[in-house]
Amino acid sequence: DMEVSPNELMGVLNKIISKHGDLKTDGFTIESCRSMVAVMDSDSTGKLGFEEFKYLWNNIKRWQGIYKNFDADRSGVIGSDELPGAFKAAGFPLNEQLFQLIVRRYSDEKGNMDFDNYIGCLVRLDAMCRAFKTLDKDNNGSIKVDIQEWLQLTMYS
Ligand SMILES: [Ca+2]
Ligand SMILES: [Ca+2]
Ligand SMILES: [Ca+2]
Repeated sequence: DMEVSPNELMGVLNKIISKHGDLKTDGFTIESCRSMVAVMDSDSTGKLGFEEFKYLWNNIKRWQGIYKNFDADRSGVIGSDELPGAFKAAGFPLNEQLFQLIVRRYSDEKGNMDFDNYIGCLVRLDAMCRAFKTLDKDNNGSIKVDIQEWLQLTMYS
């Protein structure tokens, strides 16, 4: 079939990182791939169709380049001091409070984010920003959601 399941996505991503020794990672887990498929699955088929996969793929390639560029000390991971620059380059200039939250959730105890965590974080960040824009119909920067919409967004992600 032409649709990519979480298992297939995991296979593809782990194959790529095995070819890039300069990207430190403990590998993409099935749980992180299920989460990425869920947030990317705009037509709710449970898998990624061609357009959904292409969008994800182009982003991963771009974000991989940013990861390498902003790993200033060549440690193979994105430290908390390297993170704001990398996310800004990826199109997400967040405030200090949000960066602290992201480090707490996606980085290790030393504040380092490895490659699979970085991709998982950006996929989610990008998807949540797009979801917001879709719900912000009058484009005024704030949205109103009911419990049904809220749960659809948060439970399938
Ligand atoms: Ca990891
Ligand atoms: Ca789909
Ligand atoms: Ca680094």
